[in-house]
Amino acid sequence: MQNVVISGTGVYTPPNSLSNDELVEAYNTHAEAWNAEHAAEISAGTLTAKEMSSSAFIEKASGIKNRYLMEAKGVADPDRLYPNLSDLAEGDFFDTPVQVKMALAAAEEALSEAKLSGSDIDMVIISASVWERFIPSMATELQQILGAKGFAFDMAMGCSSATFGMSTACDAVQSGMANKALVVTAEYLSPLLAFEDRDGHFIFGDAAVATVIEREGETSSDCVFRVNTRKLFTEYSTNIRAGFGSRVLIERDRINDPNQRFTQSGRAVFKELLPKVIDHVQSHLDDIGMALSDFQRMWLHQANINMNMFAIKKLLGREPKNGEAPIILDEYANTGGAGCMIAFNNHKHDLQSGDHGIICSFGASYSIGCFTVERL
Ligand code: CO8
Repeated sequence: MQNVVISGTGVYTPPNSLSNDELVEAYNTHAEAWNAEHAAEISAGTLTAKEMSSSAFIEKASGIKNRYLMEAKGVADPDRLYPNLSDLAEGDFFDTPVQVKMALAAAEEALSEAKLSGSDIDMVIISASVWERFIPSMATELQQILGAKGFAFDMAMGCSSATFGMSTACDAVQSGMANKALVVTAEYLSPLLAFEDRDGHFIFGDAAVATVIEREGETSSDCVFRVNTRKLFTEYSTNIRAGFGSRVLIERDRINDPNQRFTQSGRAVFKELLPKVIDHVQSHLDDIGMALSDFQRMWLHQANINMNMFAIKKLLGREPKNGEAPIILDEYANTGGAGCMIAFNNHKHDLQSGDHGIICSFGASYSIGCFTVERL
């Protein structure tokens, strides 16, 4: 079968960073005001007081120090605690969505690295966790803006959106259905987050990452990684949820129900998913007759530093060496499906020809997407 390669990647980082201290200050001011407003119900036992958040907890429990948001002023405002979309979007509903603008910025970087223009692309996928709009498809709008040919479509697979999208693109390029594919994971998560929920207000950030997939030998890029093998896994779980969708429009009284936004049982995810990730990576390596010691780098999903360290140590049987499994979640927080590919984009250039790496996403649904790649 024809070999396929990653010939370009690009990241769009939103312009507004928000530190843990800024986020916690906004949440705690909100929580104190909420507790004062509901003091009677709290002392009567009909309501539970909101507990305070802390930067020290967030950093220890998750490794997150900062996040980038498309709009941060509204989130940092204790009287609001959600983004001000009006600062970002133009008036008409059919003006280009924020998510497409994020996707475009990442795509331009990836195309530039691949030394391609939009019209060279004949397959565009936007693969993401959440959507600003369902119809017309975001990917067809990006296709039009780029002047790309062929076809485009949206797909969704939570934390594995990038790897599942890239795998779909690899199949299309390998089969000849497409020649040059662009996969963008534009994670505009902040509008769907419950920033008034202490257990989850710190977890996510916004960002986009784009990847160009071509056939080996047909590229002009100076930084090419062959996709050697791929292995995907899913198993239904409700431990990570974001219920918002058309059903909420029918059951209108549930529109402000926090369960329609992102909620998770973080501990359960930690305990249930990690053994599956370790088994999945190990069985992938067994399938292809390689050992982890054959790989110079692992670009893992970026949800929680303790989770990543546990997985790496278990797989390696030792502490990771500096640079073996780069972390970007300290700066970006959890960027859903984009995390592992942001890590790849930011930490791929120092690898030498012949070096091997593993890209592995894991999270919502549950889903796991594992690629082995080799720098050419
Ligand atoms: N400040 C202070 N204390 C806190 C806070 C806070 N902000 N939050 C919780 N606490 C308290 C808890 O109440 C608890 O108190 P007590 O012991 O008295 O009950 C204590 O701290 C410990 O709480 P936990 O046991 O929950 O803390 P953990 O050590 O487990 O850390 C984490 C919590 C960070 C959530 C951790 O469990 C985690 O990260 N788990 C992994 C989760 C994961 O991987 N999820 C996948 C994410 S989903 C994804 O990546 C993409 C989905 C895209 C969808 C996006 C939709 C918008």
